[in-house]
Order: sequence, then C-alpha cells, then structure tokens
Amino acid sequence: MKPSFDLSLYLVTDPAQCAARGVVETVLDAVAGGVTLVQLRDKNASGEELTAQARALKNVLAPLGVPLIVNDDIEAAIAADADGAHVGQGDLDPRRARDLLGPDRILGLSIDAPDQARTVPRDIVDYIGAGPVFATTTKTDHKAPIGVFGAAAYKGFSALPTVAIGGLGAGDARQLIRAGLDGVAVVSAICAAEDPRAAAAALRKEIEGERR
Ligand code: TZP
Ligand code: MG
Repeated sequence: MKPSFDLSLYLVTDPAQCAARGVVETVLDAVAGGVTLVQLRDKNASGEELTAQARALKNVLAPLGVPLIVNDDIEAAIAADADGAHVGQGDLDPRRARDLLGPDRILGLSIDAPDQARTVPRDIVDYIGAGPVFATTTKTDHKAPIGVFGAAAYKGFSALPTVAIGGLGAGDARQLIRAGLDGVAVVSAICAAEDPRAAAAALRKEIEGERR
C-alpha cells in the first residue's frame, strides 16, 4: 500500500548546505523540529552514492514515521526501499517513473509552467511541487519565479496536493497556507540554518498557526 504523506513542511536536502553537520544529522534535527516529509536531493552523487545515502536516511526516518522521497533516481529509490521518488520536467517522464516505481510508492512532479499544471497526469502523480515561488540561489537553473498566486494557481489547475518551493523561509509559509497550498518545501531555510531544529519548528508553528 502507498504510504500516506503530509506535505506540510517538506525538507529537501542539499549536502553542501548541510555541510559539516551532515545530511543525516541535519534531517534528524529538522524532523525533531517538525519536518513532515524528506526528499534526498544530491545532483552530484552517483547512483550508488545516492542509494547509500537513501538507505542511511530510510533507516533513521522509518522508525519516526516520516516518509523518504528520492529526487530524480527511481532505481536508487527502489534499491533503498524509499517511500517514493520526485521527478522534474527534464527528468524521466512521470508515466515511465510510475511504471518503474509501481503503485505502492509516492510520485512527486515539479511543475514550473501553467500548461504543465493543467495537463499533469493526475492518475499517476501523487503531489506536485510548484515553483520557484521566489528566486533562489539553491537551484541555479530555475525558471522565472511564479509568486504565491502562481503556486496557488498550479494547485487549482492540477487539482493535486501541492507543495510550494523556492526561496521560502520564515515569514513566507503563512501566506502560502492561506492561499490554499498544502505545504512548503525548503532547502536553505533549514539545511543552512545554524539550528535546523529551531528553523523547522518556527516554520511548522507558522504553518499550523495559519490552519487554525
Ligand atoms: N526546485 C525549485 S526551487 C528549488 C528546487 C529544488 C530550490 C529551493 O531551495 P531554497 O533554498 O529553499 O530556495
Ligand atoms: Mg529532477
């Protein structure tokens, strides 16, 4: 059965930003602070390296009940028995990704244009990532920022659970939740924070506060 997942506060990892603290420790701190979903993203790792990292993360996340998603590499996701995979527009076609993943893992898809949101294959994709909301230096090749309204529109067009991403930090989550987004995804706001646990806790508090 496909695991349930909560997009509220979605941590996407970056090894350079986790730096000396390391990805596993950063993720554990962040989950202690309230992160609800984790994506392993490492653009420079080989398939083997990614699989090893995913296994290490899966080992610590499974007992905590927080699902692990692997970016781009479906084979690594399956080899590590991750809970799902996330693909972008330039990656494997989502239908092919679903064929490889099977029905019991989560599949996320990045959307960066309205047409993609309108035509997203809703029968095979479980959630979309809408962005970048704001400009960010974490993803160097990103398209023009879509803003809060853009992210909300993508959710409306796709009719799928939608997490907003790109340049988000403390103070940004409130308006996105108010606009109807299901959650916020962050890299630098947590990975590069001095205290990832505190950064995650502040964001989660902001999100839950807006839902009341
Ligand atoms: N996709 C769109 S923007 C982005 C990704 C992976 C990076 C977001 O990083 P940050 O540091 O939260 O702006
Ligand atoms: Mg990708």
